[in-house]
Amino acid sequence: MSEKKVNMAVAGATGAVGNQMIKCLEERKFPLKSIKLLASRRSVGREIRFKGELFAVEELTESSFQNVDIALFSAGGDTSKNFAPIAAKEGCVVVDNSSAWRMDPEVPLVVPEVNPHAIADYTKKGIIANPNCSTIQLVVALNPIHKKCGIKRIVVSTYQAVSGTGKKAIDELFDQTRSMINFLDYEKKVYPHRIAFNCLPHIDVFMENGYTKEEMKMVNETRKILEDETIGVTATTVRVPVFFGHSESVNVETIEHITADEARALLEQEIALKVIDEPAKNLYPLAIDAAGQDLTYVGRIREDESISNGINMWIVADNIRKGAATNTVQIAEMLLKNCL
Ligand code: NAP
Ligand code: 3JN
Repeated sequence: MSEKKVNMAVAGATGAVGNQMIKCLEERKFPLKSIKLLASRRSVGREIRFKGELFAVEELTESSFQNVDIALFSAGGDTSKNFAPIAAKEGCVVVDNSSAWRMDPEVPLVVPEVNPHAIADYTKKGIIANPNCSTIQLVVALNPIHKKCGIKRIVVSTYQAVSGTGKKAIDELFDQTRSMINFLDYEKKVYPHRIAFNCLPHIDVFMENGYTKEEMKMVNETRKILEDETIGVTATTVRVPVFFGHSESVNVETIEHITADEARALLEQEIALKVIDEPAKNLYPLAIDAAGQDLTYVGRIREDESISNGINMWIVADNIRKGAATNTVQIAEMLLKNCL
């Protein structure tokens, strides 16, 4: 039987996430008949290398999706809102990285290791949503515990890399750091405060309830993916001067008791996870080790001694890979294998 191959489009191909999607398609040998690299008018004239060949970047327009089977979107929420339905009308299935469609009840929100069955609902709108990066690594690590013991409440604080804000923020951290160590004035273009040698408890915009939109994404998306609206989730999201890799301090209250040793053994069985938890040897997950990898790393697993059923842990993953590009490509692989 011949292998199924698809005509693919990548919208946002010149961005931090789009760039990694292209790498990921290449690395994972995604079976392609053709690939179209789309971005804004500003990028027309640029070329991007894919499998050793240079491809011209095309402007994303209403006619970009004719004869395209799958489109991976990472060009911002407004672009997804406008163009995903146009693509879907052409019969193209959209895997969207923005928050535009995540909470739409007719759009599945998928992490392949956690809720692969949800993908079947893609037929309702022709759109599948990729969750927020901070949510993805959280649910990959917590799903085994939820299945075994039931999770009652999650308290999470994040330490998020600047690459989550895109290519301009990567440049801002680099430029500010260079200015600071040379005793020069620095510029602020992306964040409201200096990010070099600083932490900002502010990701995305503030909402009326005092939380940021990033924090509320974590709350709502976690419940949707774990398919349990009864789980209490509260989040504080913080931007830190790290280029790649989000870290999370997580406190979980379970319904049934689980010891730290049992939790560690349970997580060690998961192929998408790597447990690094040898504090006596100073071994625990680090953003610098997770960068460039597709696994989710878990460590510092210990019992919360302040309650009867609680576990604390430290979860790290590459926000641009598992948090965005890799998860999107994994969804496209599942779609191709099981649905198209
Ligand atoms: P980025 O580095 O700033 O890149 C933005 C990309 O979108 C560029 O390719 C840009 O093209 C393109 N674009 C912007 N406006 C466009 C328009 N009107 N028409 C066509 N293309 C347009 O940002 P990024 O970090 O890659 O993030 C892109 C999006 O991915 C975010 O806005 C977000 O929705 C999503 N994202 C999701 C996660 C997640 O947690 N899953 C993480 C990060 C980002 P030009 O180069 O031509 O301007
Ligand atoms: O800041 C981070 O670390 C993750 C950022 C994700 C992001 C950035 C801009 C727009 C998103 C997202 O995926 O939630 C969006 C969006 O709302 O689409």
